[in-house]
Amino acid sequence: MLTIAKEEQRYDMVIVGAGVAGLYMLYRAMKAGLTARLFDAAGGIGGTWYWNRYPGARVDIESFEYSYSFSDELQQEWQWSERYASQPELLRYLDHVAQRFALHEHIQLDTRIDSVVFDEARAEWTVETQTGETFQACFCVMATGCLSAPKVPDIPGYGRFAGESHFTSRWPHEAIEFAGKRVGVIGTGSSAIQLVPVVAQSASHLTVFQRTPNYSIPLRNRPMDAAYEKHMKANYAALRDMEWRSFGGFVCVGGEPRQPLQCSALSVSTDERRREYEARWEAGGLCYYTSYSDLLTNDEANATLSEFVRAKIREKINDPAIADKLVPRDHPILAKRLCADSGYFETFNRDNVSLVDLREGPIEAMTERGIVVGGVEIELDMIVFATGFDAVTGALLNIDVRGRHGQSLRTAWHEGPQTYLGLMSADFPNLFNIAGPGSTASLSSAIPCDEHQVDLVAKLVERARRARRPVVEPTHAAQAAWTTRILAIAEGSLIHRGNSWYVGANVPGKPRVVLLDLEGFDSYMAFCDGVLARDYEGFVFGEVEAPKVGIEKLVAV
Ligand code: N01
Repeated sequence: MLTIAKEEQRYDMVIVGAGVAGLYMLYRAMKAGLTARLFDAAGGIGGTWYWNRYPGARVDIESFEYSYSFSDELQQEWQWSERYASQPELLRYLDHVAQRFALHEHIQLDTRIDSVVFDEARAEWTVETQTGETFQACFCVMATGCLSAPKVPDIPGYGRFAGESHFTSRWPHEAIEFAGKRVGVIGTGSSAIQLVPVVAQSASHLTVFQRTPNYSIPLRNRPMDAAYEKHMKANYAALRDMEWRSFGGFVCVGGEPRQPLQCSALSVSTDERRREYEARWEAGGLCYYTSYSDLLTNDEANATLSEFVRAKIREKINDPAIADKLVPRDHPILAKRLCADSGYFETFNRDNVSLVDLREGPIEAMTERGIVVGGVEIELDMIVFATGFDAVTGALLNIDVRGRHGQSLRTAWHEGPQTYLGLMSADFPNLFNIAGPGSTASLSSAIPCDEHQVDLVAKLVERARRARRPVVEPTHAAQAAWTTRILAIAEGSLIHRGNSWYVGANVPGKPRVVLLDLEGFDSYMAFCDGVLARDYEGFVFGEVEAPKVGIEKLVAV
């Protein structure tokens, strides 16, 4: 067996996760002249797009926006075939990026990282793989993804089913046949909403097990139009500029960039509001996020949109009794992640599709033959778990992360995550967490957020390397103030009203705390700019021992 000498296992930076963020981090590290190695447990690059390869999986932000902006050559040369790229096309795109920028040779796949431990004396991290191989690095970037650790279903008898079972979040590489099979899908989140219409086309019978109905907007995907592509590519700089000044990091409404509305839904007449909502319904996709400014903060404003969308959903369903079950009433729109669909509600008009409303009675058990609800066993050939993720913190905390004095990140975050800028934690020097808790990442369009945070890491690393010892970490005061700020912003939001992964409510035992910076991408970027302008306020570098003062004032809401 080949043994690699220790020296060869030492890098300036290790990166965990070969998704969108990890790949860009690797690119930046290479550009900065660092030695770097990127690890991923998967057999290929792509992160979320590698694992979530279920039929129907596609992005729900326009591909012109959901793509890297760091290279104009890249964004000009790549041709999207559809307005919203499918999962296979996104994987092809990411592979093209890795090839184009010669990233593959620095990537080690099929390698799960089990622990990352800080060595105080040497100021470096030791990264250990599941097979016991170790690597050392000064800087450690966790690009483990905010929706990558599948949630283990909390269902009695889970594991007993003798038929085929699959997770949308771990979909097999081989083709899965639904034809002639009785298929059950558990869950009605974004994944299920994309999968269900596809399964219904060929399954002999499809049963959807719904615990919470969801709001969903028609996606209105279509093949790429040459004139549209030309127009978008000619105006890319302006598009990116608008994205970076927007709440969600995306701005297209029906194919045209539009500044988010800056007024209350209640400040306009009923007719004007209705026209606006209708236009956005016709435009499709997630464009209500860039609609009126108070939809997430004001009950009455939110109710105008919730009611509008409920009525639209109802119109699509033939049977009023089924419509009653599918129309969401238990939470305001946007309090859970909005879904975008291609014929989801219409699927329930088919003869081979039934809906089981778990609010009338939960799943009592899984058996060898199927699923028991209300004392009745529903026999199935296949069960698909579209049951979601231990989001935002799950993938990171599955790794044993130990900072100064052997302190465990799991213990430090026992009652909820503590971060500065959603990027670093005190006592975990040189450890960066992309798209982590306390950032806007899981609320906003992923790629712009990832690019921005990675650029920030690159600046912090560059600054740290100029210090006496190449060390950077946030002060406890900065971290406490940022955490307080995040929670204070969340207080005024309706996000608390949805039992979703946004607040950790979907995982039993997880602390219920808002995991995101709800002020939005534009505010987050402006805040970070301020930190940099004030000489990295809130961070300490290797030559500085004492935390800087004044940070509490800086981050006060
Ligand atoms: O997961 P989810 P997801 N018994 O947590 C149900 C992104 N994404 O994979 O709501 C019965 O949203 C659960 O019910 P409830 C996007 O950010 C994007 O669908 O907890 N049901 C819920 O219905 C999204 O938000 C795209 O009551 C159980 C479902 O399972 C995020 O990923 C596509 C259950 C889980 O829904 C997660 O989406 C896909 C149980 N024991 C995903 N446990 C794009 O379009 C859970 N459920 C880009």
